[in-house]
Amino acid sequence: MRWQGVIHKYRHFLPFTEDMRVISLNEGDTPLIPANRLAEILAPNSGLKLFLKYEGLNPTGSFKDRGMTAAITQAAHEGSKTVICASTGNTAASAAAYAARAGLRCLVLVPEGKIALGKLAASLAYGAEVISIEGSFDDALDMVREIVERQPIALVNSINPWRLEGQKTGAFEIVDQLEGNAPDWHCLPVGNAGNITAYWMGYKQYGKGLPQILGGQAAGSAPIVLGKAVEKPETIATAIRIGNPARWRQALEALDESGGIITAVSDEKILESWRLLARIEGVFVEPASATGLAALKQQIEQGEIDPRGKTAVCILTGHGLKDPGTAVNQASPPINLPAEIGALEAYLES
Ligand code: AN7
Repeated sequence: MRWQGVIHKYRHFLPFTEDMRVISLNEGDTPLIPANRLAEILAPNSGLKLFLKYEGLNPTGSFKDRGMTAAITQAAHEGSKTVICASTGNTAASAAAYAARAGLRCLVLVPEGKIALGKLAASLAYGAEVISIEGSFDDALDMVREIVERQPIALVNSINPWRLEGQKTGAFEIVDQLEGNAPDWHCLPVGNAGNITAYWMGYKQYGKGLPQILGGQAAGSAPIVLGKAVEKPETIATAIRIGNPARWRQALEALDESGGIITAVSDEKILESWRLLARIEGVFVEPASATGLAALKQQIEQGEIDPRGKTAVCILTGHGLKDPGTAVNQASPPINLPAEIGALEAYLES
């Protein structure tokens, strides 16, 4: 069988040696889906070419698997027996899966009551020790940073440079899928700012053109937009409910170097784009994942971006099934009918 997964696929661009045991779930190779109907809604008759990078199709349902294969491969190589992370949920599920595969103990610290059901379910199923912290993601991140100073445990948050090494393969893949060209705009949600940092690294390293980076933060959790940490971040997009991003400085560098911007979008606008993705293109994501599209739509509407003839890629970071609660709450309930054909016909004609 041909080896798969992002480490094997892009080994020449990664600092892994041939002799290392690679911990992989065949992550990566996610589809780049053309979104022509959505492009017409965002910018009618403009020739905008819009693509959706569906990272929710990774093995644990989020983009985190690209970086996690690298972080866990390295941790196992160094002889770590235990890994730890703070997480709004997706990092937790990914760490739990790759740790299970490597035979490592895995602890995940999550903010109490603010982790979507699919992420909790997966983390528990993979056998991680899930620790619910009476505080925010930022509090949990402070705790894990400190515990690894005291205990022989590997930290697998995106502070870990190996996470970025694996994550940057997303940029290689997009360029390959666009037949050797970077897009004009690269749009994505920004939380702890690991993904934006890694993509920018990847585009620079690949050397086949550079996009402008367009990040979106939820308005209630927008420290980079505001230029100061947010004490009590809030948003329906719990994945990006982060008030003090670890990769803040690198995110600013990516914006500066690419001529890009991070903009704040309201929860209503995030949900609007989330709905458009599902109903116009048939692509179901978790709310946070629609933030890149929401940022693009807002910038076009405000006249900040001229979409004519441009190519834009939106990174859809997590699958819709990660957050079934929000999906059900945002929709009307199912229609109840008796098991009679007449009732169905009457409903159809109503
Ligand atoms: C679906 O899992 O931080 O800016 O602990 O789950 O690289 O943090 C998740 C982040 C976007 C933001 N979309 O990416 C975690 C966590 C989804 C996410 C982000 C996250 P970064």
